Amino acid sequence: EKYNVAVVGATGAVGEKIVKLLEERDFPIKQLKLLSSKRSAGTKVKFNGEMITIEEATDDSFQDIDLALFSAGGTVSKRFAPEAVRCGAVVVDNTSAFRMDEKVPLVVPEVNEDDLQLHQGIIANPNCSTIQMVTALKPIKDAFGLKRVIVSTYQAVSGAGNQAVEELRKQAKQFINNEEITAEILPVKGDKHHYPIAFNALPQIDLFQDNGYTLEEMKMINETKKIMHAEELSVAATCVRLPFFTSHAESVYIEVEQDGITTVDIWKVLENAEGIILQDNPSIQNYPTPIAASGKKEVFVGRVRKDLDQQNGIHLWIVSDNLLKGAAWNTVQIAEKLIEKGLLSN
Ligand code: 11C
Repeated sequence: EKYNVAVVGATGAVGEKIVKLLEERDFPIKQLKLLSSKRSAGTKVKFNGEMITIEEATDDSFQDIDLALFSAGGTVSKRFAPEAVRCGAVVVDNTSAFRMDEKVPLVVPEVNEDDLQLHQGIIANPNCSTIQMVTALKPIKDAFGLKRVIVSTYQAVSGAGNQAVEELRKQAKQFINNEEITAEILPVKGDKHHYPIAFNALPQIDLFQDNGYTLEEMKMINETKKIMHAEELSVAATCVRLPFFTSHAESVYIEVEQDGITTVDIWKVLENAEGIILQDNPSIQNYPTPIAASGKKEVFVGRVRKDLDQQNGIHLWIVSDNLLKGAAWNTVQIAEKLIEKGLLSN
């Protein structure tokens, strides 16, 4: 069986990767429609040897579409995803527009693929920094229980989109040429102040909330509880942007429920977990890094250590490509699962 598929936001950092993955995975496509805002309409994209012209998304775009993959920002999703569902499509949405909606499953296949059964037209793809963390924590929670998570992130500029990537390139050149560094995008496009990202670290990802946390931090907290079905789990996050292009890294401290867990116990669980690659051998300096993880679909885990004071405390270092497992790959994985489970009709 083959499906009519639409990709909304096909020229964005994530949309481009979705189109590439659909080709690479030989996804069963009858017809691929590429949609965007008016600004990018008319651009041509190569898919399976054919040039496809990107069209402007309108209410009529979703007639005959079976599966619509959205990654053009929350406003576009809110505007067009319900329309796509009305036309009979199943939507997988990469934005935060519907993630915390009770009627919308928020899915990482390795963690909660069964939630797909509950969908009512829209399925949400979680935030990139959340996805890689829950993928690594799920098998540990299943094996030993999980009480508390404290995460500090080291996030790549591509998480903030192609304009942020260009800004880092521009500032790096300005620095090397001894020119004044100009900042217009980061930490958040549209916020009051902008600071250089090149050779810097910015402890702000997305807008500040009334409680002093940023929206990115609150996404990690709320989405983790929803995906893991663990309202009682304590989660705290500090999210930081650093000057590299791809893959987010995270230093994660956890407290498990079971007593006496060793590093080897955690290794065994992670070695056998779906979607995880354990890279943890200090004697040969083996640990994950953003450059090595980029372009890969898996979540990489290393630096597993027991806390020296807290009985049930464990430290982990988790790295994954934010545009792949953090976004495009998780989306395509969800689409493949929908087919596998008979949840997509044409
Ligand atoms: C970042 N995590 O790195 C963000 C990007 O809610 O899907 C993803 C935003 C989202 O800036």
